[in-house]
Amino acid sequence: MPSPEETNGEHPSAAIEADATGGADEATRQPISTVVIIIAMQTEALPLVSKFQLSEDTDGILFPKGVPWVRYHGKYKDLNINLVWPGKDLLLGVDSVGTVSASLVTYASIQALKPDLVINAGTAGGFKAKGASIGDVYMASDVAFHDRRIPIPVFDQYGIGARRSFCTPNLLKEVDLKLGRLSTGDSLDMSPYDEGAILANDAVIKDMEGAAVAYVADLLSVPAIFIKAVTDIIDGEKPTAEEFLQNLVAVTANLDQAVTQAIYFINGRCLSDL
Ligand code: FMC
Repeated sequence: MPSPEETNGEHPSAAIEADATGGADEATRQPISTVVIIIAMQTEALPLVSKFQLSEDTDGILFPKGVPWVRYHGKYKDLNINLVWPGKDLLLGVDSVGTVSASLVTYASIQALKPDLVINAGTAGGFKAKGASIGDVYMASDVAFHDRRIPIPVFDQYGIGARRSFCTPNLLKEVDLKLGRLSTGDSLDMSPYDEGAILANDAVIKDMEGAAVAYVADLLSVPAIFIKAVTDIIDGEKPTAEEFLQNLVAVTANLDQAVTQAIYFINGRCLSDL
């Protein structure tokens, strides 16, 4: 894998494509026209919907008939903003969190909307031993899975599915985000096996969607970034679920502020300016 210097900060696959065609490199110098923001929970999504006065699709043509996925869209100056939320589970009525729904909506949104950039925004647990506190907002430098154990050579690496996120040093500075590695799994809690894998991933934060969004975005050669606000301290005293629910609304305000500032910064800029 080339180093960030060799790829000029782009994800390696984007750099490979640019070398082969010359076209992708040119695209990084055009102003970004369309972003897709993938958000798992309604509580996280709605403040941004009202902030940017986004309207909900009602024609039902973007996604397959019957799915609960919701797309909101609108403009901030020259930037087309799409916010996609996988909606409420059709059987149970709760937010469709986790990697399966995140992968599906990321795939469908990229296919339908051809964004220049994907932003996965949401909440996460944080490790205080690595410097995380409740309310901190992180930009993930790298993402990987911690619950896909396949102890066979090379399949083990496939299971971990490590991806580097699109490198945005200027955005990071402008929005004043912390930078750290993100580990993704399909559980809110953490088994002892997960804990070992999260440590091996050298993660500061833990969520349930990031690495899945990264996999799909990489597959379709779309740069992706990850903005995550810390709702709970994983290596703290309080039970995760309790702490998560207690802090969700307050921490979401920090998340939405960070995403708003990111949108302001992205408008009018090229990928290579980020
Ligand atoms: N572990 C895993 N996920 C989360 C977390 C934690 N300690 N805190 N917050 C989250 C995020 C997940 O990405 C889900 O979208 C949601 O919040 C919890 O169901």
